[in-house]
Amino acid sequence: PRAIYLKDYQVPPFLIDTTELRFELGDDHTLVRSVLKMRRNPASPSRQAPLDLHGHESLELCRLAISGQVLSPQDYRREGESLLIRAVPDEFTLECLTRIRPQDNTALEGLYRSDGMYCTQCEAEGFRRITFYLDRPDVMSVFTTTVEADARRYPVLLSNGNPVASGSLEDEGRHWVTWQDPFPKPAYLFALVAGDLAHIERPFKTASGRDVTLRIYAESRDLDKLDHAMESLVKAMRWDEKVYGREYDLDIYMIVAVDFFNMGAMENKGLNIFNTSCVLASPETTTDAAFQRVEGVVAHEYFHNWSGNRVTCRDWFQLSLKEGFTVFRDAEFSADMNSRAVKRVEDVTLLRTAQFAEDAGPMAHPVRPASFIEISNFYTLTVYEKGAEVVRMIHTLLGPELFRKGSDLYFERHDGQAVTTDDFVRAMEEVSGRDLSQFRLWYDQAGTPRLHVSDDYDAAAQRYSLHVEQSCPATPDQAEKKPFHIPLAIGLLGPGGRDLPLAGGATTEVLELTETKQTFVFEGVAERPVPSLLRGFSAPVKLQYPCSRDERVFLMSHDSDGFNRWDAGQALAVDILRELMDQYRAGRPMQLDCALIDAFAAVLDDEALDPAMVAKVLTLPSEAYLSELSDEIDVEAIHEARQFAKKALAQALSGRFERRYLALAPAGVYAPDAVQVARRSLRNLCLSYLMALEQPAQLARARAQYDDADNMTDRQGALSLIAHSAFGAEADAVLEDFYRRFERETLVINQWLAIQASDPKPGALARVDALMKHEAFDIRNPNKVRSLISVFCNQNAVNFHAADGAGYDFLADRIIEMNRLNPQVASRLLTPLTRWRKYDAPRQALMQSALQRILDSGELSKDVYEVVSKSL
Ligand code: BAL
Ligand code: ZN
Repeated sequence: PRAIYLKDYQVPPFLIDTTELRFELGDDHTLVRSVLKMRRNPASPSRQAPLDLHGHESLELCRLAISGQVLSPQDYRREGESLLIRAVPDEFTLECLTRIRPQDNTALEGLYRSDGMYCTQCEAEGFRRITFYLDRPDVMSVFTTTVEADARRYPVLLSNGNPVASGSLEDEGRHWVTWQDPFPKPAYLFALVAGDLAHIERPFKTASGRDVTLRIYAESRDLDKLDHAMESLVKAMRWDEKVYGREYDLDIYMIVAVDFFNMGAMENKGLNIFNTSCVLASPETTTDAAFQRVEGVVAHEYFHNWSGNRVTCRDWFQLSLKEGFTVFRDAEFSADMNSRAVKRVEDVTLLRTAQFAEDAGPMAHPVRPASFIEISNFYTLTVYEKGAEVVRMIHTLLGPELFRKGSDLYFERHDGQAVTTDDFVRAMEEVSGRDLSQFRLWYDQAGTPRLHVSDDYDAAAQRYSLHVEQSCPATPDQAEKKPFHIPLAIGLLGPGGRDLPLAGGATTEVLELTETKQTFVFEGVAERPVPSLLRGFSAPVKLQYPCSRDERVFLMSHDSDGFNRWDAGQALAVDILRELMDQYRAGRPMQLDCALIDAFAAVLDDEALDPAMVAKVLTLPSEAYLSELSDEIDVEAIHEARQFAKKALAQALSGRFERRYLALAPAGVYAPDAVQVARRSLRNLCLSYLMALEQPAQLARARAQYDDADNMTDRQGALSLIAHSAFGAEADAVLEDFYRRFERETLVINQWLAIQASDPKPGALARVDALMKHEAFDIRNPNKVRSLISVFCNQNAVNFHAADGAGYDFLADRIIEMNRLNPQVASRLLTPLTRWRKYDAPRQALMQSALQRILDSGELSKDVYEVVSKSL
């Protein structure tokens, strides 16, 4: 496999003005007839170029004609993914008849049949598995699609746009529907669905008064789980009108839920296709976190209608143009709908745990990658989450008003175009008059910048100085880095904990770092302040400042920035957990610093704080985060120190945990609203501390919560605590009960698999192995692979990283198996093995040999090959 490079980009030699498709769906095969009106691109310098169409090797070409003239095999050549037609006129109609077998498509890219329904996934390069085409995002075409299928088994036939005609072929028991999408789009936004589906529907009037029908489709047994997605959609549409001035543009907006899906969801124009896990929700089957995920993903896909569809990407190197921006948009939406501080804590936790690890690993790449072998490998936390942070920094530097002006200009100027991240930044520069040329390095340089901050205070001059030094570690292909343009939001806390007034009387100031070393001076500071640095996590950096435990406690109780209050608590906990790890490694008895106990006690006693934030503050840094912070990951020490701290906190504060647990008992009917979600999150956290006491009375309490729960958050919370506890018989019993209750609810059973896969007790691998043979498991279903295999390998460090290497062997076997079935899923499974450099020498050797075994296992997909070869 060969890499392709951003620097080699050339405009397409041909354009496709209109695309007419007819799908004849059949049990044995599907026929795809395409009629493409094509012409040479006037913007292309190559006036004589042959026509080079994309077409996957699995396509069976039945007929090819140019402007009515049937071509014979001598007139074209197929090689790999290319169909080359030498002599074509400047303008012509290309007709193509292709045979495909969606029922055999286990890769779930292109058109596939699963669970008796047909659906598509074309981003990034799935359309070439449907028919021969210019499958690149800068080729935009107006699509008309007819879908024909058996009327009884596939009563619902959908595609992009608006339905314009339908009919039946009565003697054959078949019917057809024609859809027309007036907005030119690249092939990656094409979608088709055929199945026996039920739906809910709601009318929507846009701000300018247009009537739109909103429809969500699912299998009829899930019809009662669609209301939350519909409410979320309406909220998202209103929010985008208000905050970005963007309206919906077709007569109908459809979402379809499917159980076999590689991604979370897909923003196909007018016809979103969703993984069931991101759309179905009901109190009995769905946790609060999943309710919020549905709201966020529904919004994300809707927002793509502008940031992605109306204005799309020129090439796949620009993926973050739509993804980073859209993640920023959905994060702001969720912050407005729920708690802003909690949302920020969650996003930063993900970024610092998983994206920072990616940015420090062998697959590290810039937000705008310079090259790739397989683009599917670049749907990453870097492109999505770091990309969103980059957009957030522009928002911070410009302020909300100018940012809105910039987005208005961007949408207006580029509507109907395929553009680049540069075009986005240029619009922001033009409205603000700012020069963002140095800022653009965020798109080109990989790696997480480090900030080293020190300070001094001159009492006589009443002058306080902050010295900031930035650096960025080398990443693959980038040894040297230039200094970034970094917005560093700060506040200064006076002795009583109050914010000191800064420039213009504000209490938070955004310092702009542009050089390797800079000093910022604050005059008229009467006493030595405590700095609150990187407020709201104003830049995706690792900041080091020599802060004492006392100062962290001080910030935890006084910082006016909710995010930094939480972060001070995390930093304190990290510091203390590291001390415990040292004690564990030295074979000394572990002893928890009372500072953490006292700080937690104060937070638990403060009834004025939002319970959701209390729950976040009292959540110890995860094993994954502690691993990311380690130069060499000591799996056992991290696990033992964290378990010890949890139990010690539980013992010291059991009365408080119990009091708040009881006080937060559910009142009234379940709703996934911010107030109730906050209460449940703190209550379940209290229960987790109480369960750490390992007392039968607490077990009974957890079991009672499990039995009495009227919602999945409380039931699953109790279930996982019991299942992971040392009470073996009770754990088995509750898992058995849960399975029987929810046997028919696929998504719930996936959670049941995940809870068992993440059980840190010894023997987890054997249980995972056994579960792979369970009727609830199906290796062809990505959600099940993620729930069982991914969770075991990513969320059960002590078992996956067992010293004998059994976990690594298990994963290598699964990847070799999945490589044949579903390369995208296989490639994602590789992540934990790619991080081998962070472990001790014996584990490094075992992980490398597992990777080598995969590389030697035979024919690898591009997806798996790229990740394995770059990691070794
Ligand atoms: N475009 C792929 C799915 C998503 O990011 O919305
Ligand atoms: Zn997206």
